[in-house]
Amino acid sequence: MAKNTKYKFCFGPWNISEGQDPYGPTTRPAQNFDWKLNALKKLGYDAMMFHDDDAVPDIDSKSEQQIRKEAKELKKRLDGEGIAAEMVAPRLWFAPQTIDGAYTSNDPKARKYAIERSLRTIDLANIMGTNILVLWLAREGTYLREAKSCKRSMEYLVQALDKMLAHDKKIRISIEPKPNEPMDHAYIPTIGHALAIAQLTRDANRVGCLIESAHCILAGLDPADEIEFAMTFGKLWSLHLNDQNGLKFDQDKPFGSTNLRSAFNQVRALERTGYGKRGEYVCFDVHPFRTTKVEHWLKHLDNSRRTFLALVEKVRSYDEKKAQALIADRNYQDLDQMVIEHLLGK
Ligand code: GLO
Ligand code: MG
Repeated sequence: MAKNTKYKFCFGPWNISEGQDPYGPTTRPAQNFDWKLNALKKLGYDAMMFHDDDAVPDIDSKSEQQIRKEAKELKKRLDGEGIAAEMVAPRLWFAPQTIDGAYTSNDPKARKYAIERSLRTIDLANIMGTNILVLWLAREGTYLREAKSCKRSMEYLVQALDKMLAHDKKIRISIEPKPNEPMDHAYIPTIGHALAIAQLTRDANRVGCLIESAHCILAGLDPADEIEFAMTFGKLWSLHLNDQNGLKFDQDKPFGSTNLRSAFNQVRALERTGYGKRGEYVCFDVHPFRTTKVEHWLKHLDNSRRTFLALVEKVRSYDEKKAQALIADRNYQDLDQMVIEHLLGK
């Protein structure tokens, strides 16, 4: 029997958020990067995820030389703390240049900016010791169907991906699909879309995906099936576990918070397909509730990992033999109850 995976965990500095929403201000005071790195260490996590400007603040106003210098300093600090950088992602959705989208903007200057910034992020990833570039294609979509062409946008996207792949022969691109928010409709809403567009690039083997539980739920899909689908292609290179209560705003709730059975099935999908065996991390893209007090600020991260580890035990102690017998008898009624009672600890 294959050896059990020992999972490695990570989160990003943005996951220690301050509680602002579109209707109200922050409810906790902002903390600096050092405080967050310290918190990550204290919680016993293994790695941190980075946006390019998490690693080098105000990156757009800095020279390439300055960016390299700051990135090297950060890498040294991370090494000193024994913390890895899991990935780097260009935060393209924040810049004034990308109001109408980044790679798929109607403005050629915006598209050029987006590509150049992505190439710089690849250089940053190299210095930080990771070969994973995450692309959450936040503004690649429309508010208005008539404003853009999907076909042309796909062509722009492939051009941009090709430039990134050509820039660095080792970089692997993990596309993080999300069906909506901030856009009405995103052009790459699901893992199927991400893996399909990969096929049109100059090196499909280096274009894979990142699954976020909440994004699958927002697309009306089952995160566990999305995980097994991506793993069938050997293309799941990163993972954002969290939870989401139906078709609402993006909630980024603690893992298992809304639907424990779905969380169980996600962990089961990871265990069954061997996620983590090639060094992939389990990342939690979770946020504290707005009501969270400062003294409870890290609980959503600690709790998400606790739930994950408890579910790993549940998956490993699941009575597979009994399940197979019920499946052979097409007795899905009792299979359903067996899962419920297993989760209830009976
Ligand atoms: C938002 C996304 C976002 C990304 C992160 C990494 O809905 O989940 O948090 O994961 O910016 O690119
Ligand atoms: Mg995410």
